[in-house]
Amino acid sequence: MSLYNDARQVIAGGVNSPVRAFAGVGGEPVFFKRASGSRVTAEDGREFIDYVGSWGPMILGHAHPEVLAAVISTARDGLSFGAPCVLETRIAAKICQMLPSVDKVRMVSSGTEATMSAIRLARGHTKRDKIIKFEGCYHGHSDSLLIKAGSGALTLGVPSSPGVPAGLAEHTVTLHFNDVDGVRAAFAEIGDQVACVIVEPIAGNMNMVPPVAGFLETLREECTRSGALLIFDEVMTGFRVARDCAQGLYGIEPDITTLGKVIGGGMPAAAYCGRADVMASIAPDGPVYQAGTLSGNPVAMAAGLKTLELIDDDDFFTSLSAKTQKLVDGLASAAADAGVPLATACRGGMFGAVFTEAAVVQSFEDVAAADVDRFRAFFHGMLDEGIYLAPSAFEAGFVSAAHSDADLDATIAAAARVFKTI
Ligand code: KE4
Repeated sequence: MSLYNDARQVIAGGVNSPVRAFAGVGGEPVFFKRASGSRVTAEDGREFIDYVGSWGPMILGHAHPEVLAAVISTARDGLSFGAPCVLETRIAAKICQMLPSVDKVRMVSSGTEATMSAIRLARGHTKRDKIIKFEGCYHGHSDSLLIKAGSGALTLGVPSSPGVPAGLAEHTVTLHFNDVDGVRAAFAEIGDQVACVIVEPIAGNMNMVPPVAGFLETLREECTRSGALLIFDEVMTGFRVARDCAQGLYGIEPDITTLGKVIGGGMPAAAYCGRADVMASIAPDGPVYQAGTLSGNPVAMAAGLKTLELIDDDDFFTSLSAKTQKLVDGLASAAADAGVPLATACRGGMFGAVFTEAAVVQSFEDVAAADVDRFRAFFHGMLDEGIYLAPSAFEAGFVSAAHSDADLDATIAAAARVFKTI
């Protein structure tokens, strides 16, 4: 029996999150037992250079000694109190210091909780029901947001999940990412009914699709004009693409920001945060209810706070961006040499690579038209070369501070060999 078959006996689908199941690439998932720096080690001893990084949290690299030390020393004083602790105040203050748009923070335990709560907050604060999201964007698996979603939902071909009541789904309006005219038309028609727009400012769940000039600006303008709240879902881009997130990179201030991944440093922590007047609507100050047994868990706060402290530096992001740019330039050059059509993109420590003739990828339609079979062959070729990429054509990749030039050179050389075989 394989480890995967063992898992399937007792875990639904053999995994605790669908995208891990390799359904998007075929074959059985690799089971890991250890990770350090840029490397992950499988149960059978194989070692890989890792570009998933737990889907974004491991920006410093796996098992960073200072993050581990913070976790271990905090855990020695107890794992969870269910009562306030100073670490919660400290990480909230750190997020407020790093993000000018944020006055108040509420910690939760997952990105799904963060976006679900942000939507409820927007609806409660504006007393409106409709929300606008974009096809191919993924904001976790809460009912209102599993409509034409990206990531695992897209990978499995179920972007709009069964189990979401039509009476709820009808309040979710889905537009096309980067479609400025479509946004303007929607607001002209229903602007006074819209509680919020939620958007990944850089889409990272339909591979990686950066915003076109004017797209985020139009969302900001239309939300301000109509009284809708602008939610930047920065669970993936937050403290990943820049020291002050995508909102700093593009100079747009959202009303609410959702965060996750990096702010937990690998532990279960996420947050929704934003303007003081909006956050005042959340219980116990306001009437909009949200709660969580392990929200602000001290051990998770210790991991996240230490991570933020270590990356809160312009040189950190200058170096990380250079590593990612080197990787992406190397992949693009190797693909061109092999005559393989590949569109690449990167911002900070996040990158995308789409097998398509299109020079740039600007929409969900561009991604949907890509050559998924060629991606599958590339994924497995790179896996055989000791390179672990996201097991889906609809995911972004992540570089950490621990990825060395030797790692990047080895990855590019491996890709050059694999491109010649697919
Ligand atoms: P979680 O509930 O998985 O912590 O966060 C949901 C979420 C919200 N918003 C954005 C922009 C996200 O990317 C995510 C989760 N990202 C996926 C990877 N694309 C998590 C991996 C998985 O589903 O296993």
